Amino acid sequence: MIKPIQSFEEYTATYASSISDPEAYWASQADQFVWKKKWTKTLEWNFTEPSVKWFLNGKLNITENILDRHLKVSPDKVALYWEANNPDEQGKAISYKELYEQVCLFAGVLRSKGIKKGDRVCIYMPMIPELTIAVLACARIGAIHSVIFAGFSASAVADRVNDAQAVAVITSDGSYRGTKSIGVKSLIDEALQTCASVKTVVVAKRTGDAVEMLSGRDYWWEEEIKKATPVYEAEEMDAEDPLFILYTSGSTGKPKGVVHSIGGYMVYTAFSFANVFQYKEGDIYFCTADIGWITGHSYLVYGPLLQGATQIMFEGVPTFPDAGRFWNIIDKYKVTHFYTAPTAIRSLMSFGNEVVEKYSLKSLKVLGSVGEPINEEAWHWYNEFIGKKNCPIVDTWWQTETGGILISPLAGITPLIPSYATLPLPGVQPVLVDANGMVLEGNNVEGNLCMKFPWPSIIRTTYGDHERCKQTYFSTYPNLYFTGDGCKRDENGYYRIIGRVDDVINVSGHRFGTAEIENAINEQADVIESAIVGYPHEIKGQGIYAYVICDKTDKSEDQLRKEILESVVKMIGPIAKPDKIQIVPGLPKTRSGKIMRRILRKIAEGELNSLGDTSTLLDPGVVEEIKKGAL
Ligand code: 7RM
Repeated sequence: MIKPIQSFEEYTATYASSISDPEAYWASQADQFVWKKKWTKTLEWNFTEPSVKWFLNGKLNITENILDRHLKVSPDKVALYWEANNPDEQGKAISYKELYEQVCLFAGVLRSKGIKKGDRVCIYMPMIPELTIAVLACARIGAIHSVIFAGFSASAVADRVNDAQAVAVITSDGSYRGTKSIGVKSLIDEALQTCASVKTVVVAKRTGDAVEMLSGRDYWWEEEIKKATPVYEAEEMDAEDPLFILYTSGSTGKPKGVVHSIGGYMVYTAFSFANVFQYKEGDIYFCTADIGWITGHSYLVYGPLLQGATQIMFEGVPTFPDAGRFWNIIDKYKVTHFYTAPTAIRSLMSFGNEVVEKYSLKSLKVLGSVGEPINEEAWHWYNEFIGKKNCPIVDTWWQTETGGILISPLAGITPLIPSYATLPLPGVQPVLVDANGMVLEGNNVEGNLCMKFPWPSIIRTTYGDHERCKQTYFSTYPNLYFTGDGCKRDENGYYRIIGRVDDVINVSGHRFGTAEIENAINEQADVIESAIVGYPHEIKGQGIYAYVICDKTDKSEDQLRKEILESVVKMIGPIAKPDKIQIVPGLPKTRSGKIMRRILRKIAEGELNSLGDTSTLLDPGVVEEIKKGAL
């Protein structure tokens, strides 16, 4: 188990030694785990190919570190308290021993279907315990899991399943979210019509709604585990074998499959969980993220369970049955650690303080924030009304590609500054560069955030396309990992993340590429061309503003907008729906045909009088037309 840093002095000393001898530092952290065979070399790397390998020739199974290890010392300790969508439904408490048994059993189901080490398994499920079990069962047999967030459309699921060439899909009959029940299996059926690689579908029962079961392909979870032989002997894996693929959006149209490998991801998620949250024996940890995103992978499945924590898994939504649901859960389970997203904080803040005042919240010790910059107003509200000015707020900066938190306060150990992610974790070496790639030395500088040295859970590749990994993250600035974020280092050396500097929009903490949404809009038959920009949105952080050129048609603008929204829902899912759609006669383009997004952003922000230089435009007149119709 990782022992967290205890004081600011220790942080400073540890940071210095982790930089002067990173290999010794990470070897000492990796030594805290169970390995089947110890590694022979700690690190081999270059950022040009790129190729990063940690704990070379080390053999292990990550689930032995989550299950078998804790089973020996605390079999009856609760691993998961599962809270159902409906507060009247009985929840579940699953001990480490029960989790072990369930994972071994379901691993047996996967083996009985011929699934083996290296095979890809896609998981499309609501937030029910079977989701955690499915993820760990894959890891137990060495299959590579690819969890797809259960809000993605059939078409988006099919793209991901095909890219991963998955042999199996694990899903549920349906799901509950707030007042709605949603057909999950039927969506999988639709997606799989174009996925020839999938031979097996396992369906967990949640809603009991009738679903179609394709004979020879589809099996019920509950029936299969009755017949299965448990996998008590965990598969021996190499430290650099892939653990999972998680698709994430970038500045191009097609989401990338970010690949993480077992050894480094294990060490770094446990290490960062222990240090950032300062979780202590007896604490109750509640992360509101969905396992379909990286936060759920690293800080709901792997990090906390590796550290033997007790945590809450919540199926529902923050506003059902009312906007006090999170606070209700905190009081019910005496939650000590609460980790959520700024968008949720802003949204709950908007319901007024009366909702919060009904709850005591006095069990809370540490608050966390993740996914996007947290504005000062939300930070202060979180601090005063949730933390009662008694809980450090850890503003954790990281990415799908980084696998774990890289820049963040350590709760109660290092200083806090509202809206600052503050300081790098040990072993993390941020640098800021200007547009020409010149490294900005010293303090009080602002530039593009890069990392100059690998940490154990850095992205290894993008699945099936290593060149894309190289181009996206390692080519902009030679010998640096480029994050895509702008960042300031203040006069005292503290980091403040400013936001994306590429064509990525962060909506409610979810990433979308502008091209990805444009492609979905362009699928609507009347659309000729479109351009997407982000604009400041009170709750979501960024909203999506779409400028769309359509063919001549008899349809009304409202009808066009409706069909465009339908197209986005069909291609990606409801989470990517534009907030505003403006039908325009043309787009501002340079003579070389590039859309000037800077101008579109200004218009979306309502800053019609500060558009800057438009003289390089092919047709400056089009800007006047767009301004007239601005929403
Ligand atoms: C964990 C996660 C990554 C992008 C990242 C940033 C933004 C995340 C913060 C943040 C400011 C934060 N992974 N971001 N955390 N910006 N402060 N604490 O969100 O891959 O989905 O997104 O999110 O722009 O590059 S992610």
